[in-house]
Amino acid sequence: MRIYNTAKGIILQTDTENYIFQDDWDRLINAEALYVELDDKMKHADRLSEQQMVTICDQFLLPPIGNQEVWAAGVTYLRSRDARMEEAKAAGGGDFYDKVYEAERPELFFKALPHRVAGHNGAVYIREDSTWNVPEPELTLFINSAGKIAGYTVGNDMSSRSIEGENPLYLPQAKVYEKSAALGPCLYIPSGPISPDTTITMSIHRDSQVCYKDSIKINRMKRSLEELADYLCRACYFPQGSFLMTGTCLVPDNDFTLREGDRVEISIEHIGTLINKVKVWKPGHNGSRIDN
Ligand code: DO4
Ligand code: MG
Repeated sequence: MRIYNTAKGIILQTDTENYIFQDDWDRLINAEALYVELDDKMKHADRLSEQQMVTICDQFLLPPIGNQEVWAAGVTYLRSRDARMEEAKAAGGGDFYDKVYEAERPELFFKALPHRVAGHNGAVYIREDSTWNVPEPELTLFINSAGKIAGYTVGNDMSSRSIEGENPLYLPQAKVYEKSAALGPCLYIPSGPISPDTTITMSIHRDSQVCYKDSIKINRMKRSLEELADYLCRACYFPQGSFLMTGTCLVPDNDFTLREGDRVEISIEHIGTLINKVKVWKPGHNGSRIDN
């Protein structure tokens, strides 16, 4: 089942039907037996036609997040380790990435509060003071307040490779800024864990051309999803649950950097496609963005 957070209510989608009902997003997604509760909701919810579903999602779709923190795991795939080692070599920081890839403890970092998260069809930003920018397509876990993986969504961990490569201690500035995280379009709630055979695909579109496209299966990850969730919840309690991006496995070649106007599309089997337009963040005198 998939649930969509919209300004008109919560849409529940099965393989054949769409329903809408009213509920509190944070309460619902933290329900002890979410799959069973959604199954029950279907009996009382209003049915939507395919056309109604499309219309509501076009106009009223919100990111699938309420009051949760967003965290991210790093260097969970070999491709990410290699890319970071290269970008940090000149600054002498390359070894850190190899060490964390092999270590028992994973790299986990704070990524965003809900107001910095873009949803499906929203804008993601690159920093004006960064010269090398990439999207990072990541399977993202919803971990409920009991510390259990209860759902999955598509995530984009927008990153500045120039700032991160200059010094590993600049990681928070490379990773945390306005709308540097995107989540959506929905939360996928299967009856059991997501299949390790699941494929992630990312394409980047510029001037009506596809300038990057690649896919990989999540079974190429070095760590298990449960291991990442366990580390996150070891010394942090999340009363409303949390989102955890699980690391990138697709990295464009080193001569690629995002530009304003690019469109990033990330698809994960079973979940759907998250689409975001890229913009450059230009802070105004009061800290808000000046749109050109
Ligand atoms: O260590 C830096 C960040 C790594 C990351 O975001 C990733 O591997 O996805
Ligand atoms: Mg990442």
